[in-house]
Amino acid sequence: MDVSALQKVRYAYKPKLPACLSQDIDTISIEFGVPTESVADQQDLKALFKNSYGKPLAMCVSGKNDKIHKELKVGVILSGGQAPGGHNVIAGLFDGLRKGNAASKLYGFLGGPSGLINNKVVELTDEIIDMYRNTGGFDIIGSGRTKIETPEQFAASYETVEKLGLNAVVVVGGDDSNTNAALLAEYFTEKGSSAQVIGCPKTIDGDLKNEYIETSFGHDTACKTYSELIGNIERDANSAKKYWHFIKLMGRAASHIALECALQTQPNVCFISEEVEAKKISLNQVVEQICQSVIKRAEKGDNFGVVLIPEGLVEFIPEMKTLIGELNDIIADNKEEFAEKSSFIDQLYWLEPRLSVASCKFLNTLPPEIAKELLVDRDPHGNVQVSRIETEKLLMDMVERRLAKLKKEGVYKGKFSALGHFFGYEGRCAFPSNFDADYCYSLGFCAFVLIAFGLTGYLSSVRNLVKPAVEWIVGGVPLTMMMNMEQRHGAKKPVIKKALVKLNDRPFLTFAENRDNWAVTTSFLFPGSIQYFGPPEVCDQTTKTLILEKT
Ligand code: FBP
Repeated sequence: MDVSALQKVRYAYKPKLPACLSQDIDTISIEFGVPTESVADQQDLKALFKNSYGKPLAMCVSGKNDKIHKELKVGVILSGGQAPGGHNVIAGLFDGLRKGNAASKLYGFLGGPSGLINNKVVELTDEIIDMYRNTGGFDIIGSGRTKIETPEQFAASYETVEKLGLNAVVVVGGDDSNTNAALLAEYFTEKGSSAQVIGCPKTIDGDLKNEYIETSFGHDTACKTYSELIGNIERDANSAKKYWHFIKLMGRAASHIALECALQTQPNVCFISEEVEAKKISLNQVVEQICQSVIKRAEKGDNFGVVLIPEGLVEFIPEMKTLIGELNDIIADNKEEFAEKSSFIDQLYWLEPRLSVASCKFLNTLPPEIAKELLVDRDPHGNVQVSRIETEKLLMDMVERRLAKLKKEGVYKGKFSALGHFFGYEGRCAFPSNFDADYCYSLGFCAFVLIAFGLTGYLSSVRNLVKPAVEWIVGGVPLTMMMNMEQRHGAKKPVIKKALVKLNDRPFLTFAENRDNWAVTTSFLFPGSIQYFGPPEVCDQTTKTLILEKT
């Protein structure tokens, strides 16, 4: 297989490990804390997770153990959207297993959770693993978004595990996939099986986090990749001085990516969906905010700029949120009937009497392309596919129309020419930064330790991440501890609570302190590309968000 020069060199990179994982394997032990509670809805969750609710926190420490050398068979699933570092989770898990016992085996389920349901599996050997060390992507075994939901799917997953004689399954995924991991752990125990389930926190969106999960893997690399691109565009804008660039950034719900990229690149405008929701900022007010920056900059002769838009924004604008909520419930309750409506017009006629008057009116004010995008299929977890809604185009169009009106009124005298971009898939499979390469390898290795100690229903946790890797703290967090009950597909379901941007934390406050200045001046920052070789302050830094949160 042909590989690039960088890939060849990255194969040789040795991920930095926390002290507790790099010590002699015989002296790794686990210490348990006190029983835990879920973040909300304790009674409901206790009833649903009879066997796995309330387990204690687990921490890797030095001590004697007699469990680490057991011969194990483990299966791994990559679930949901790609995130840089997934291959290193698998490499860390594989190396841990082999260190424990050379006869242990790792199987990769192909194409995400459906691989477990349908017993589509490959044994991961040294040769395979070595071809993917420190590389981006999930192509080693592929990923998928199938949700293990029906009794038949749970039974089929169980059957696969029994057939393969697996001791454990590792689910590498975001909040939805790890919710599935919690349900599987409970199901296996309920069935009397000793098969364990361990999760690993993945998602570029950065919204699977809490006190024990400081960040999800892949977020660091994705933000650095987008920030490089945004910085390049800013420099182009500042050179040509003729375009306003509207850049939509991935992040299905939370705006962690947009916030981190804003801190890295200092654009003229950036929206944080959580603030839009908290302050009930309407679509017209969003447009007005952009227009004010355009007008003020035009007064100084600067007819160019950069606007960052989190892809989840549409779901946080109050009138959109209500509309999307109604659409989700109506479509979920009438799946078959809705699927029969083959044209957009038919869908609209059918929806009109079912929507509230306000939502119906709002839907009709949207450009038809955007309205159409709101009606496309939900993902298997019931989410609107916001990556397919062209919010940047909607805003460009509305700003242009508003400025034309203001020009007629003599309020605006500049020139406005806008270009739209969407940065999402560009960042999900980049070569992991050193941080993600190290973090992911540790997460995988830690998953092995949790399995060796017989734990199930835990998420692998590595924290203290702003410190050098040697000082990282490693352990397991009970999955039920992160859960609450939420409305999904028209019914209340147990889910891991998404971590949204906190408006009173330092990352947002730092952005808020500076944004009025950035809106008018040209304060762009050009972070450049991820560096893999060189001084630690250039190569090993984590996100600005994490540094602001933890120091
Ligand atoms: P995960 O939460 O599964 O990690 O995926 C996140 C994400 O990258 C979002 O940012 C984006 O909206 C979505 O995936 C796109 O999904 P798809 O890959 O199915 O188009």
